[in-house]
Amino acid sequence: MTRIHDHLVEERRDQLAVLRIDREAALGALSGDLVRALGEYLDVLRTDERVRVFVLTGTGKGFIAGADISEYHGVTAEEFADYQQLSRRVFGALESLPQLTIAAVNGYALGGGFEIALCCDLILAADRARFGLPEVKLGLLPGGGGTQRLTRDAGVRFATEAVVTGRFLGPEELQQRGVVSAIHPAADLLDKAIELAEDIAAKPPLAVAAAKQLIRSAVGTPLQEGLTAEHQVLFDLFATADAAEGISAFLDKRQPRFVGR
Ligand code: DAK
Repeated sequence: MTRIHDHLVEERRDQLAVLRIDREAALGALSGDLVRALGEYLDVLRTDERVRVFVLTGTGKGFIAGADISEYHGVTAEEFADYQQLSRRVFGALESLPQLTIAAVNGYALGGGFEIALCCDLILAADRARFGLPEVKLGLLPGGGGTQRLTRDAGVRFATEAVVTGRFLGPEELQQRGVVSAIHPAADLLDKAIELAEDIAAKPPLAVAAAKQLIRSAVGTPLQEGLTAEHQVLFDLFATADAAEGISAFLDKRQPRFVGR
């Protein structure tokens, strides 16, 4: 376990990095300083070839209860805009990580906290987790991608209702919408997330990374263009040592050993 910031703790396991937001007293609220530290961490992580899967989680009953509202009070329009720009860059850095990413949402994921989860490839939720985009209650709107990513992930009407009411969303209704992959008792959530991460990390890394890129770019790509890209990637994978190993292992009835080539 390594403390990399007052409010960030990292645990490394074989091919996994687990980052925990450790700011329980404020339910994981994102101060500017914390967003900056998260950005610096992600910039290093993206080139770390030892890590194949990244898990992000929180502490206690807070995953991330949004931006630190105390920092919004009394700031100038320029300072507010600086925070938004910083957050946009950092959220984008998370979304574009080459590694597969899993949000293990242990509790409140509100505002920027929900938006950060939406930047991850998979979302697992504790049964007690509560999601929401409550910015409208502050006289604002989501600024970290909530109106854009939730709409793409869950549909126009669901996103409209979530944004204009700001109500809390339970994990079950988000699972019905395909946003949450699985729900676990809070005490088991991290173990389940690590189990899933280990399963993915044991898969051929080039195939996993290529799948992530293809699926991420599917929205917004014309179908024929996407199908051509899928074929090109598949042909490239067919030429890899890992594909030869996967096919041989199946025929030999043994576990494959993938090397990432
Ligand atoms: N900021 C600062 N402190 C917070 C906080 C927050 N967002 N949320 C909770 N806390 C603090 C509370 O002030 C309290 O502190 P003490 O009073 O103990 O010192 C402590 O955490 C525990 O909270 P509560 O006492 O309120 O606990 P409850 O269980 O009664 O209620 C709650 C939990 C989550 C329902 C409630 O705390 C709550 O409604 N919190 C505010 C949630 C919220 O409105 N969040 C959205 C903020 S707006 C962008 C990226 C991101 C954003 C914008 C742009 N770009 C990329 C451009 C994000 C915007 C937002 O997130």
